[in-house]
Amino acid sequence: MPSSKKANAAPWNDSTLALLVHGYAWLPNRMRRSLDSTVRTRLLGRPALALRGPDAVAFFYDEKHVVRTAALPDPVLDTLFGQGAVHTLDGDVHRVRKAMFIALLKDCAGVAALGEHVTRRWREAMADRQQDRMVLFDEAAKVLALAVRDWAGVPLSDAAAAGLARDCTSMVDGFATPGPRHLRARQARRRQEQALADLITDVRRALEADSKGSALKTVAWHRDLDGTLLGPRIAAVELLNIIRPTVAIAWFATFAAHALHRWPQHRDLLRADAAGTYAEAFAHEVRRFYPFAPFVAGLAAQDLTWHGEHVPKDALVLLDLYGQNHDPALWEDPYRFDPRRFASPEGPQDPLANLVPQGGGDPARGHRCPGEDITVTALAAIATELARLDYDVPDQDLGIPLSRMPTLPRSGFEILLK
Ligand code: HEM
Ligand code: MYR
Repeated sequence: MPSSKKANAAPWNDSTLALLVHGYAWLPNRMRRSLDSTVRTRLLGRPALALRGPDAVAFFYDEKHVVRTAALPDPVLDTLFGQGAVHTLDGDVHRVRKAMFIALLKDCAGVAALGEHVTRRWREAMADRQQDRMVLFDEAAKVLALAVRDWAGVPLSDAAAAGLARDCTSMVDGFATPGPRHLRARQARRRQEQALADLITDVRRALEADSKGSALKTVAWHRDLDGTLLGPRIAAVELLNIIRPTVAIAWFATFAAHALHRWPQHRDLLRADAAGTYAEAFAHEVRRFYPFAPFVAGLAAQDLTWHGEHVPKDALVLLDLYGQNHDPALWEDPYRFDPRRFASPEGPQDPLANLVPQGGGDPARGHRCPGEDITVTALAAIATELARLDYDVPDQDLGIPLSRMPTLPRSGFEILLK
């Protein structure tokens, strides 16, 4: 038997392979064996610490503790987020770039407008359908791509928007896996970065420096901390960081259909919900309950102490989003799907404070997702439309494999419109 010290140093003790094989199940399985909601391991060749819980959120989102530059591996950047993306910046450079996203994505009128585009495009897609049988995931991705194209002011034909939808879902589908899915994701990113960089160049040629009116113009004329415009490629990366995640709401839309199928009582509650408050609570519960973003990652900015334990500078620090959203210490009966948890968010224990499907902390100051309002609005709109739609769910494989990352009901959720 090797000593435990030796075993810890052994390269096969690195958990990267276990993560690739077990997907969403890897970290919860390790957490279950932990006495202090902390997992110590090695990942991507570095010492790694995975944390969860309110203290962990505060610790992780303090830039004195965790930084992002050099934290994300190239396979993730070359597919999901893009080289040079806001996700990879720290300090004032991050704050100035992030302010652009906050101005665009936290504006109430803008969020409501995107929600209206989604509802309109959804109704058109259902009315103009070529066939009664459809894969809901593919349909939702197309609807979301058309909606965000209109909203962002990106001049693309409907056919090109359908291609954009396919490329965006490929970028998300392939970021965490080797093989053909990963290659498709790389090709999709290269294609869309090139097309959008050309578009940014055209916008700059054709227009006065008018940054108002659309996401496309805002990104084209945004100035970084050093006062310079973004290079066309980086501008394309950031425009894609608005378009791609909006299309990715298709994952949650498909999970919403899954929830309505398994627990059909929510259909009537959504149909009766004129004010939209139940739809919003339903959207939050879909984001909490189903597996999408597993964790977020950064590097220890200096030698740190977490709960009395030494964490060396440059160690990988993970915040366990999926685990926190199912932590029995934070959620009563966490594996019960129950939107009523979010029905009265004002009380002393605001459940939204612990909900981290898109990161935690303050989106303006840290890396928390700036697109949560858009996600909740679009998801609530699609869930409401689904509850009103008359369809059958034919026999199919609705299993959601936790070993696949990102995962989805295996069939993509086929429906048959009546
Ligand atoms: C960041 C998830 C939708 C734009 C993030 C992060 C996660 C996430 C986990 C990283 C947080 C961190 O590093 O601490 C999701 C999920 C979505 C979604 C699951 C559902 C589909 C959106 C939407 C937009 C958006 C709709 C924009 C329209 C961004 C941007 C960042 C980000 C720009 C980078 C923030 C930064 O690094 O400061 N998102 N997101 N996301 N998200 Fe989202
Ligand atoms: C989007 O397209 O931006 C929305 C979907 C985001 C999924 C987020 C996954 C987080 C991945 C972190 C990987 C860290 C690897 C060390």
